[in-house]
Amino acid sequence: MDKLFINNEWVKSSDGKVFATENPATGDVIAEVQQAGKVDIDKAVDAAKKAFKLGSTWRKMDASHRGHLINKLADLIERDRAYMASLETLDNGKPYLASYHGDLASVIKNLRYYAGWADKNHGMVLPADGKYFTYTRHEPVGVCGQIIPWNFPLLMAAWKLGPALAAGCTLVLKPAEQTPLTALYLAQLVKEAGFPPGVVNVVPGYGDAGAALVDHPDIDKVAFTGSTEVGKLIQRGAAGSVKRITLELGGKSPNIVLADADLPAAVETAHMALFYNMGQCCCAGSRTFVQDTIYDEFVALATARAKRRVLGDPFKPETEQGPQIDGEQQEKILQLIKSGQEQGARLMTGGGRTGDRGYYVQPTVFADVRDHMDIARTEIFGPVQQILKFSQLDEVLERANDTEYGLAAGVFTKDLDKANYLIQGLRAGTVWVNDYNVFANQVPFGGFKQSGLGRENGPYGIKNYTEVKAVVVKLTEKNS
Ligand code: TXE
Repeated sequence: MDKLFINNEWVKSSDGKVFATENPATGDVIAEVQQAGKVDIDKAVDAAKKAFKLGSTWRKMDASHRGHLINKLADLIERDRAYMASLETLDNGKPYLASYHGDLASVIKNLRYYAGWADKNHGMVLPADGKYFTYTRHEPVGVCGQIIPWNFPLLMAAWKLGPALAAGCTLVLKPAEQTPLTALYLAQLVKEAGFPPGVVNVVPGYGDAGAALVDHPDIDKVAFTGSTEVGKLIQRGAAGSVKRITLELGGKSPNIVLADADLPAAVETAHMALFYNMGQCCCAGSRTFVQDTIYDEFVALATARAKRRVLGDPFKPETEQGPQIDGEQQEKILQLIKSGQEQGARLMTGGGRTGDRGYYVQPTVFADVRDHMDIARTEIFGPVQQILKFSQLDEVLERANDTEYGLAAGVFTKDLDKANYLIQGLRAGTVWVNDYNVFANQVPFGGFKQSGLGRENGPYGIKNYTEVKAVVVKLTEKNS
């Protein structure tokens, strides 16, 4: 399980390279994992290409049986749920209870959702002009390269695998270098579930391995979740052979609290909107806009809540916040906190690292944040809440949209007209009203603007893995 998974076999990297993966709660090395380079990517893509060949076991398989295999995979994950949740916490640092009840629950449900789609992704018969029998076939897009990040390692793997397999694609998945372990465990279950060799290949490695996938001429589609910076590189790389791409990138999502909102609920939800998963969520509600008449009270309550946040060993049940993923992210967050102080935001609590080992950052709240400050513009990806003040609805809408991102937004109000006005005006892929971070496998997720391209989950998600073929067959007779 520390090797590359290619063609249902565990193999070493061609050049013998390995890399270490750490426990971010301690900084200790958990394991050394084989590191995929270009040659290994070529081998994995070759295996996926062979598995996709016309006449292969996978191509000839009934769609319902593909669904059965995906369900079997979900069953095996359910069987090993506690182990996989532990492995996720060990490698990523997220609290075990969140791994078990959040990530693992969503992984299982997501796979089951797309298992159901396998024999329902059908085309149409079209009443075309002329003597023709015309229909569409929904065919798999082909060999997919899937590159995922470290914030929800297993869940991002499931979001990529489920729709691809349901559509009948084959794939090469590259987990993030910080968190390869659960994807490798998943690979073991793929084999146990009975997927034919080459359908799923898992190749841990760094950005160069991801780039080799993007550049590979035999990859038909790239799915990526990660930084906007790398997303742009992928879009450029994929353009070389007009590969299909879906990108799920960064965010700086506004969370707007109106004066008539249920205040305690808004404070608690805005807290979770930002601090969940140590702030390492692409949709984190990282600009909390609060109406002026309740601003001071909101800031006081939000600060008190952040001060109560329990940091510690992610395996302890009372822990709400574990470490950040690595030293690099910890440093980025601390630098941004420093910039907030230098640029005149009011630090209400937190502001530094904590603990004598591991990559912990104190829950931090800034008040009096102005739109131009770096902490109001840059994706911090850490436990740092920015609270901004507004007075008018038009004003907050314009400021909320004044960002290169457009992933998500929140609105807290009891006034339906105001809610509808904001829902229509916000340039974001998701708008939550009186709640935040609500995910369902049936519901699409993705970004406007530089937050991405395309949507994952729901019926929209499987379209990314489907090519539509129009078939026009000449008839000798035509009757209605
Ligand atoms: O992301 P990268 P990093 C944001 C967040 C974070 C910042 C940097 O703000 O602080 O990005 O994180 C692979 N071609 N998000 O550096 O580099 C890489 O190996 C192909 C938001 O970790 O984008 C990993 O598998 N692939 C986000 C994946 O891309 C490349 C989640 C993500 O890493 C590559 C994570 C290349 N040239 C970070 N370079 C979200 N949207 O949820 C790297 N990779």
